[in-house]
Amino acid sequence: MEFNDPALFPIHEKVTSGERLDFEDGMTLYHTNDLLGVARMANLVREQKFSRDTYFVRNQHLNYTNVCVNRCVFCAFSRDMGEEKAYTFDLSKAEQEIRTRLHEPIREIHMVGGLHPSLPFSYYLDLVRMVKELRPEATVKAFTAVEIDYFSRLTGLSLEEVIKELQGAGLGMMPGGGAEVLSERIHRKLYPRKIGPDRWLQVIRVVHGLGVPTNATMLYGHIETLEERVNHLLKLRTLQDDTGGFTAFIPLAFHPENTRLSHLKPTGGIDDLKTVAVARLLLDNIPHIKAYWVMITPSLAQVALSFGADDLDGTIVEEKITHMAGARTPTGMSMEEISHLIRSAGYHPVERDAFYNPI
Ligand code: V47
Ligand code: SF4
Repeated sequence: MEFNDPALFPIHEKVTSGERLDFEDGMTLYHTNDLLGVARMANLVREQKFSRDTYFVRNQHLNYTNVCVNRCVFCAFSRDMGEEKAYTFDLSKAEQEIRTRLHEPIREIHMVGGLHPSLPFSYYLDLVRMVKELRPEATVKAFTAVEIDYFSRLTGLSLEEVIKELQGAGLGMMPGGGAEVLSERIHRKLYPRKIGPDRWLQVIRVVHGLGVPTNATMLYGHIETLEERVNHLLKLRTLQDDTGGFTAFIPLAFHPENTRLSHLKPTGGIDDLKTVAVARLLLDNIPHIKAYWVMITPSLAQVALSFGADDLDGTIVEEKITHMAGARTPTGMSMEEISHLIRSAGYHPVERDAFYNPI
C-alpha cells in the first residue's frame, strides 16, 4: 500500500498482520495529514469483516422526558423541572407515540431521557412493559449506565437488581450514551453532576455481566484533546477484552448551538471521517462502527462507509437530542432513502435487527 506519510507504514504492518495498535499509533493516525492513507487501512479492516455489507435498522426514538438534574454543559436537550419547554410524557402519551407507528415493521425502540427528579422506578418499568406489549417483535434498547446508576440510588437496589428488574420488564439492550469522554478532566469541566469515567465503566461491566449487550459512544469536538480521545477508545477496548458486551461504537460529533459551549465551532468533515477510521483501527474487538447520519449528515455518513463504518443506525423519524443542539439534518429517513444512500455509495444494504441479525 502506498502512503504519503511514512509514519503510516509501521501501522499498516500491524494492521495487515493483525497486531494490536497502541496509544502512539492512535496519536499518529490522528496527527497525520494522509487522510486517505488512514481511510485505506480502516477500509481494509472493514472489508475483511463485512465485505461491502452496510447495516441499518428500522427504529424509533422515544425521549420520554427532557427534565434532567444533571444539566451537562454540552446539552441543549435538558431542562429544569417547570422551565419553559420542559416536558415529561405520561404512560399514555408514550403509548400514543408508539401506536402512531405500529403499521411500520420497526425492530428497535431506542428510549432515553433526562434524569427526572421525581418519577419513580416503576414508571420506567411500565414504559418498557408497554413498548414490549405493543411491539413484541422489537428490541427495547433503553437507558444508559447513567440511568442504571440513578435507578440504583433512587431505589436503594443494587445495580444487579435494577438491571434484572428491567430485563424482566423486557429490556433487550442498552444504547451507548453517557460515556462522553472517559476523562476525569472532562468530567469535572463538562458533566460534573453525572457519573464519571470509572463509574460508567463499572456499571457497564455489571450490565454486560448480566448478559445485556450495550453500545459505546464518544462525544468529540469540544474541549477534549486528541490524547483524551485515544485514551477513551483504549479504555473501551480494555473493558471489551473482559466482557465482550459492546456491539457497536458510535462517535458523536458535538453540536454547540443552544449549549453553554455555543462559542465553539462544529466539527468538520475531516475530523468526523478520521474519528470513524481511528475507531475502526483501534477498536479491533468491537464489531460494528456506526456512522450516525443525524450528527454528521447523510452525505458524510455515506463517505464514512469507506472510512471503516459498516452501519448507518436507522430510520429514527423523530430525533431530539442533536436537533435541539442545532442539527440541520433530517429528523428521520425512509427505508428507501437509507437503502439508496448505501447503494449509491457502492455498498450493499442489509436491514438488521438490534443484534445485527439480517432481516
Ligand atoms: O450521551 C448530548 C450526546 C448522547 C449533545 O447506542 C450530544 O445506538 C452532540 O448516545 N451534541 C445521546 N451530542 C445519544 C446517544 C446515541 C445516539 C445514537 C445511537 C446510539 C446507540 C446512541 O448524545 C449523550 C451525549 O453524549 N449529546 N448533547 C450535543 N450538543
Ligand atoms: Fe441530562 Fe443527558 Fe443532557 Fe446530561 S446529556 S443534561 S444527563 S439529558
